Amino acid sequence: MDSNTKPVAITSLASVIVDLPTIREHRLAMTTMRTQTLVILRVKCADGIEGIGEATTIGGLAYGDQSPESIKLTLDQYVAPLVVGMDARSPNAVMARVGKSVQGNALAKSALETALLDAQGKRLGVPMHQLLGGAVRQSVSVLWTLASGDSARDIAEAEQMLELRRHKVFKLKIGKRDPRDDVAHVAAIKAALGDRAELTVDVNQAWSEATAYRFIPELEAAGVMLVEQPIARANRRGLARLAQRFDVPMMADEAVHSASDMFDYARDEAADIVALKIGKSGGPLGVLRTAAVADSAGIGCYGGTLLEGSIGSIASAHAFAACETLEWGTELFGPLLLKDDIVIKRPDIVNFELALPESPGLGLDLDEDKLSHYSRKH
Ligand code: MUC
Ligand code: MG
Repeated sequence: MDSNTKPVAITSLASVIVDLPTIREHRLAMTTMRTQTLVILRVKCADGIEGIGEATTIGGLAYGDQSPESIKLTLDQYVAPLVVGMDARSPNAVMARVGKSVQGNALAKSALETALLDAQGKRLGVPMHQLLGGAVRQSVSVLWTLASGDSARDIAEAEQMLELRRHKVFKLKIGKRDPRDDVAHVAAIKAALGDRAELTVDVNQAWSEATAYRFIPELEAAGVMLVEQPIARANRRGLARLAQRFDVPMMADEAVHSASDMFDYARDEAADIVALKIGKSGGPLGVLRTAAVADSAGIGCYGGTLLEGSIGSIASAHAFAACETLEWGTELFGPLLLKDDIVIKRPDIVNFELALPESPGLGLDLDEDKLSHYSRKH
């Protein structure tokens, strides 16, 4: 047996919580971020290879039901004992065992699946996307979120991004203020940028269905490209009604996590587009399963983010590059929202596109000094 046919035991899992400051306040309907917290997972294997993964959410427990602290506890206390000793070369078998004994906790699972794919890519000398069936595209477009809450400041920020040729699609986070102020903010930004940029809005579930009926026509009139998760994730029939009533496409985000959520949404014709996220779907392989259901139902795919740092964002880029269709682009800008990074070199965005790393695994190396500097010590 050569080295690729012998089992390679997983020898240890180690997770750390990393707090990184953001470059500016990032205002969403449910929280205002000044730092972002990442959980970084290191998986060591008997052949000396280490894989890295990341689990990241937004605003502690403000966005979802897993906090950084609970993700770390899940990995340390429940996942590690299940997987140490298993063959690292089969992420599917490892994830199946974890799936049987750990319910939910998709973010922790995503970190593990990412780390196993990173390790296996390094082992075989191939980039992660090759383990996912190969890239359909060599780069992905990257949207930028304008979330200072101030129209003039957001316009200046968008102008700067256009000038740098970094982003030409912008997402506005709305839903925190009076909807009248929000739609005025959106219209002012669209009027200033005109046809030089596309605009999307993310309400992050903040509106009632009645408020959505009242204000979506104004968003349409302002010329937004799509409306993301305007109403509560539990109101699937409500999103279906909005999708039927308005021409502007409705994108499901918080409402669709797994392939089975996607199936339910497709059956009920409840969305035009889905925001795919590796964290929601339990990893890069999981997100491809969700994408396959969306594709089968003719629902458009969009590469979303939970504002991950470089490890989570590049893992997402490998997966999104392998999606059969990705009509609505991606928003993998998380690392650019952070003042510093814990990897040595992250890929640049050139001409509005992020090129896929071609080196083995994720194609990223940890910066040990920065990792230790920003790691939570207690
Ligand atoms: C979300 O709900 O889409 C994506 C961009 C951003 O600013 O927040 C995230 C979360
Ligand atoms: Mg969203």
